[in-house]
Amino acid sequence: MLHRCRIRRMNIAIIGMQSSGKSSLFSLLTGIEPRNGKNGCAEGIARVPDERVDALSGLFNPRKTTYAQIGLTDHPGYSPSTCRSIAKNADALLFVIGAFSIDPSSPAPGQGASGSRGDARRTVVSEYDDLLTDMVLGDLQQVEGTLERMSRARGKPQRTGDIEALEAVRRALSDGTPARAANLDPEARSLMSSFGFATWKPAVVAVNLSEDQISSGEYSGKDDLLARCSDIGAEVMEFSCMVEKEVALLDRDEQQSFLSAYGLLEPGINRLAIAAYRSAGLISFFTCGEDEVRAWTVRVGATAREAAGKIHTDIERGFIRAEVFSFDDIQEYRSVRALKEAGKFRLESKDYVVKDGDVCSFRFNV
Ligand SMILES: Nc1nc2c(ncn2[C@@H]2O[C@H](COP(=O)(O)OP(=O)(O)O)[C@@H](O)[C@H]2O)c(=O)[nH]1
Ligand SMILES: [Mg+2]
Repeated sequence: MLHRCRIRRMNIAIIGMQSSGKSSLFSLLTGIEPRNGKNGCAEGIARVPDERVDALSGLFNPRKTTYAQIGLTDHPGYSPSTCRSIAKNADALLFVIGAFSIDPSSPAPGQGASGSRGDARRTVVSEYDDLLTDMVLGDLQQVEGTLERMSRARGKPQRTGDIEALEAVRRALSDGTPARAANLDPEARSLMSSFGFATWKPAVVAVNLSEDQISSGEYSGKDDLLARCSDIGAEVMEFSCMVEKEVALLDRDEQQSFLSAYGLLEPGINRLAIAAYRSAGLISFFTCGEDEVRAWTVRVGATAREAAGKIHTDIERGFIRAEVFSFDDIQEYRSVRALKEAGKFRLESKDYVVKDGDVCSFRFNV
């Protein structure tokens, strides 16, 4: 008998200026309207599209097909408390930049309608920098508080590694760069990852374009934004809420021709979900059977035993071995039997590091 257990879902925070398109994007990704819950945030679940799941489902013909999921939180505003909540709860950040409402030829809104803080020269880069600066300041406050507590606790044994790493983080933040950009060795990095700095989290910058901008692939400030994000290691994705809203209303065949009119291959929503998932350091492994073909989420570097624990803590506890083959091999050989004959079916022990696209089943004993 297996006991129930709950595994925390990976959570991605959507942040941005007012009217940049956060709630529209939230609805597109989750299929629900944002309903304000705790701290005025809306929470929902998005499916991570994965062609491999579709292909496995075609091969195994299961009764049920389940995609990987990510939790999304739509943060309506931005304040120091938002920053703390993001730091605590999010695994990755999705910055939404409202490029669609930035018109370089006319003075920027200021009249309040766009809520862009009335900056007379609002650009995509300034919009991103304003968001980042707030977060950097929030983290700076935290790191300074922590260092102060540590110095007050002088005399008690301290881990000097902690202090040095925190000082390096403070320097990075004082320079206006994310904590993640601090120059740290691997040991210090792993120490710092448990402090939960908001700017430690991986980030994807989603640029919300107008229909004209997405057609031409051009918008004001593009090169500057790409350079800025490349400097601090944030991935940039361009999409258009307007186009995506129209796409969502079409059936699959119509979607293709509609998208190609904009020079696009697939819905931007798919690319965004995948980018957020990947940037959070997540990979998928699959389980396949008559009942269900399912994608499961683990962090890069997870072992077979940890992966088993995603399915059930009892399987993790009673782990004996994993039977593993790769998605590419089953694509090639088309059946488990053919794949076994070709010697592509492996038995792995608990310390095996699971790879993206592995198909696993676990032998266990409780
Ligand atoms: N023209 C245009 N309007 C958009 C786009 N994305 C969002 N909007 C509009 O901007 C307003 C604010 O969008 P919303 O998603 O609520 O922004 P939020 O404040 O960031 O949550 C709504 O009226 C949207 O319809 C877009 O790509 N193009
Ligand atoms: Mg909103």
